[in-house]
Amino acid sequence: MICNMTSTSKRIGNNSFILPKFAIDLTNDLLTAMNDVTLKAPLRQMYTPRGGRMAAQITNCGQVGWVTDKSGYRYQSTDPETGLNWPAMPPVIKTLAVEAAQMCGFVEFNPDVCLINCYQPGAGMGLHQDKDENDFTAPIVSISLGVPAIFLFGGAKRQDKPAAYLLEHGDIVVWGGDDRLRFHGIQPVKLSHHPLTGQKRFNLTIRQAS
Ligand code: MD3
Ligand code: FE
Repeated sequence: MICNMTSTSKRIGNNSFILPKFAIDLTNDLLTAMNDVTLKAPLRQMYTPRGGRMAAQITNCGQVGWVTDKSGYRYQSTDPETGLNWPAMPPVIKTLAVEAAQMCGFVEFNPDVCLINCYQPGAGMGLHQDKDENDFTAPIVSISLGVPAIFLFGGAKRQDKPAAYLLEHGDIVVWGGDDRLRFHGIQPVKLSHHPLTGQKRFNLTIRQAS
């Protein structure tokens, strides 16, 4: 067991859990692994199909990566910036995500992608669903690093009023089952400082795309 077992999980849905500080003993290793990935596949802002730009900077590691451009949203095996395959998912990320999923009852999680989101002060992510994956029975695991942010957890319909949860450095969230397609987003990140990341918030989202 490589995780912080003192954390008590908070149930935020039928099949969704916040594991506060679950990754706290690994945050240095996670940031090092993430930095290695960004040397090969730099963080960048991507265009949305409607021509806007995402507020967060993103990159990926794993067998595939999530991309968006004028043609739409999809997973692909190569980085559009470099034409190279995405860097492999570092074992520390994969192992921790599988362990967190297991803690929440998801015993068959075979993640093949980690999306890395970087939020500068003022950047957020509007309410959306994650629907670009092939198998919605697989859970999603997220690891928060750096400055805190408010996570908005909506319902099955965009109109459903979201609940708000503070996600802090080292927190893990696991979503699955009937919560998998719920709308969610991140409020614009407030200006603050974290000793390991400066003004930034990073989120690692580990998924099974194919
Ligand atoms: C909730 N990222 O990259 S955690 C995303 O913190 C994304 O960067 C946010 O939403 C972030 O798509 C939120 C990830 C997350 C992913 C899938 C979910 C939360 C989810 C599916 C259902 C409910
Ligand atoms: Fe999402």
